[in-house]
Amino acid sequence: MTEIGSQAKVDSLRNPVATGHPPQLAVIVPSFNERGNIELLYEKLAIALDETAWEMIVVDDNSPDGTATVVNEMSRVYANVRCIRRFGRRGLSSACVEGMASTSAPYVAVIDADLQHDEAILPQMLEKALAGADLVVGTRFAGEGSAATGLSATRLSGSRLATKMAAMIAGQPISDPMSGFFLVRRDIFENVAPKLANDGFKILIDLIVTSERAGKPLQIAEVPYTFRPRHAGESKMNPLIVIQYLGLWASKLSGGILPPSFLLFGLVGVTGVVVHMATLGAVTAGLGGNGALSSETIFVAAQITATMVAMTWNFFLNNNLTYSDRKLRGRKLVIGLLGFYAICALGGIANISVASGIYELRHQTFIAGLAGAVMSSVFNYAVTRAFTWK
Ligand SMILES: Nc1nc2c(ncn2[C@@H]2O[C@H](COP(=O)(O)OP(=O)(O)O)[C@@H](O)[C@H]2O)c(=O)[nH]1
Ligand SMILES: [Mg+2]
Repeated sequence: MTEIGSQAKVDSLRNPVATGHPPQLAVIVPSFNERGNIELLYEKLAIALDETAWEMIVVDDNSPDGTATVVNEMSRVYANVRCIRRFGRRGLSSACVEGMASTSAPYVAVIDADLQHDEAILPQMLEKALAGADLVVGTRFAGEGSAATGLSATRLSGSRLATKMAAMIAGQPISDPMSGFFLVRRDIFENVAPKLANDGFKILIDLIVTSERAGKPLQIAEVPYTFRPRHAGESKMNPLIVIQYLGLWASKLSGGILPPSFLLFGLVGVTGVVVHMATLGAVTAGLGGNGALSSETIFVAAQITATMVAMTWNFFLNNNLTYSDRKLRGRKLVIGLLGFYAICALGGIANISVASGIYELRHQTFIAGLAGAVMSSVFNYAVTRAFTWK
């Protein structure tokens, strides 16, 4: 392990008897490919939390770099470390939820593995919670806090925009609602845990808004810190995570009526329409040279092909993006695809019956067509959510 000064404090934790008392604070560390950071993080936490009975719970999504193996080796040495290893699953929010749900400690904190968060403020955060705050947020955007060193210019402006959007749904002033660094009373978390969205990156804002909606607004305190550059490894932020955040935001803005994954499902549907039209055009052009076929036959053949291609496209895109946290594989993938075709067929019937019903009443092609399309999207979303990606 790296030599970083207070080795004696780290060493004292080698004795399980010394740490035999139940933890007051559980530090949850979601990790994906953080092999180069996790030991140093532990050592820094051990120094910061010298006076506290604490434990570190790493929730690792079976990282290919072997993070879990490193953590398990650490558990053989330090009594207050353990690893929850998840297979076939990915996702920061659900990793945090599962980590927080796995401890008996009355207080839980979430911190990134990459050393971007300043662990030295944890005792201050715990103090504020002990003094009555339900939730204490490490903030980059208030007091002495800063993010300039830890974020690129693009990430910083993106983060500012996301922060403003989050403030719209938070229900109370909070300077860094996008923070991934916070400490919460476990019972507060448990109150809302079943209602938290498991996809996406931003568990904190979800925790705040869900508590608010449950009629239990949280008493929030903040502790400023300086956001550091990532130590080792790479960021897992990607465009999908941005879209997932927009989905969560739209869902919260709609008062929870729109589920977070609906936005993504809808966007996939829009790309499906483009694929459908492109296939229709290509097949029509391809068969056009065949003089033996009537134009009606060509259209029907092209339309059937385009529908099958678009449905297949939608299925795979949803499986990899919208439901990346519950991706179907192997036999389940085949069964899921066949079920998806069947559900879309029913959705098509719903579409046509609603559209023609409205057309009879109003005789407005656009409105009737749109109503039919909305109807079948909602139908397809609800039914595939219940049966395909349950
Ligand atoms: N378990 C788990 N952890 C993740 C996942 N994605 C990111 N993390 C962890 O979440 C923390 C923040 O991720 P990071 O890539 O640093 O995001 P950034 O700081 O916004 O660039 C790090 O500790 C990551 O290892 C995931 O899919 N599963
Ligand atoms: Mg990071």
